[in-house]
Amino acid sequence: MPTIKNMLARKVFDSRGVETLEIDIITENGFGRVAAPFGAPGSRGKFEVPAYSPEGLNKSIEIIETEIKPKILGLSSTDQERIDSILREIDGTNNFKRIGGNTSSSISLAVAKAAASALRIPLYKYLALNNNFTYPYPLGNMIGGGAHGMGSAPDMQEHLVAPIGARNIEEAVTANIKVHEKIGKVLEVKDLSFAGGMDDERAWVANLTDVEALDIIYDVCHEATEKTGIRFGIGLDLAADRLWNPETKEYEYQREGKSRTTEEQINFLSSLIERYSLFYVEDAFHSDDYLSFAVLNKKYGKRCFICADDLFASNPERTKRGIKLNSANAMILKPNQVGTLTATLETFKIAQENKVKVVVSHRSGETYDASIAHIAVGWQLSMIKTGVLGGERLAKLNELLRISEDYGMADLRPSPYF
Ligand code: 2PG
Ligand code: MG
Repeated sequence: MPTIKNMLARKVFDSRGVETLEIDIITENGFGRVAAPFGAPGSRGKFEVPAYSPEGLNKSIEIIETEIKPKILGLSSTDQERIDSILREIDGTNNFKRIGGNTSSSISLAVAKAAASALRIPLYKYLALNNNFTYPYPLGNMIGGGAHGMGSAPDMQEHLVAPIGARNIEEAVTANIKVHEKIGKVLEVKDLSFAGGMDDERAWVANLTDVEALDIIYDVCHEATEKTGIRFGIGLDLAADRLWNPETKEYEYQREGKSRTTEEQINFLSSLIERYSLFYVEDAFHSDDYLSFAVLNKKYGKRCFICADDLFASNPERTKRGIKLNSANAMILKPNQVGTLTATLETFKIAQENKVKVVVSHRSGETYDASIAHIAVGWQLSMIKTGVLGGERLAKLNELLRISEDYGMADLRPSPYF
């Protein structure tokens, strides 16, 4: 039976060593456990729901014990929508300002995991919207910077690679690992101060400008294609909120020693898209600037994912607004940006109906939890953004390999599709 018998909330540590919330949902014959991930200060979107109660994680745990647990025990774990709406009611603020989005999303996902476990089916099948499943291309973070980097790192937060010519998920994961390894070797030669440093997402951090980072990635991918025949796409997450100075109204590239007006930012990105045949550009502008996103989308939307992360914040209303303005042809989905599985699904459906491609994503502070791998397969998402290395990143990629053992047919869809 999927009836919820018990619920436990505890503090554990995430990959950065920061305290996070872990939830256990125990049903008569099922179990679901989720520990929440967390975005970096300076990278978390300003339109995301807050992570915990304004009084902190301890207060969130107190609310779980005294208010949430009594209302959830005895309900069926398969009643996802009801449980998610109870969480919203208890919160009472409509955007999880009182209980926190990490509180609600970890409960919400643990409930789904417990339901799948009680029904004796894998989570991706439990989440399925129909009988079709596909595997996402892994979008791997190769060179880090911005809020994720330390010292003299590139200004943009993530320099990404996806093996868009890989035939199956195993080949794709392996290809990204090899590219990551090779980039490390090149950095050792090119940057004498490089000592093997990596950021929170296990992307390399080196004393480079963004253009230098892209040059290295471009050459390594080119060489890897010659060797393996696998085609790679190169991408960026600028996390541009951090570059934007609202006072001067310019994007400040400190490492490069240059500031760019919005128009210059559009031109700069256009030149990078052309020069490196970028297939993916995330958060190219600050998260109030729907219109500049739309300019770039109009110009390059046919050949490049113009992706909204902090701009849409996985939020249904912000996503609708962005779609109306044609700001993006792709978006990032992170359950803890919006607070529940039901709300995440609502946002996904809005994107899907409007042909906006969806990329499910990790956070920079991560845990072992691999729910996003199941969401990617069950909802047939285009890509999964994770780091390439690190137990907490590989937890998601390895889960895709396990899913392929269960479902079989590990082939990736032909790349023109996504
Ligand atoms: C992002 C994420 C994940 P953070 O901006 O896309 O890479 O970063 O979790 O720090 O917000
Ligand atoms: Mg981002």
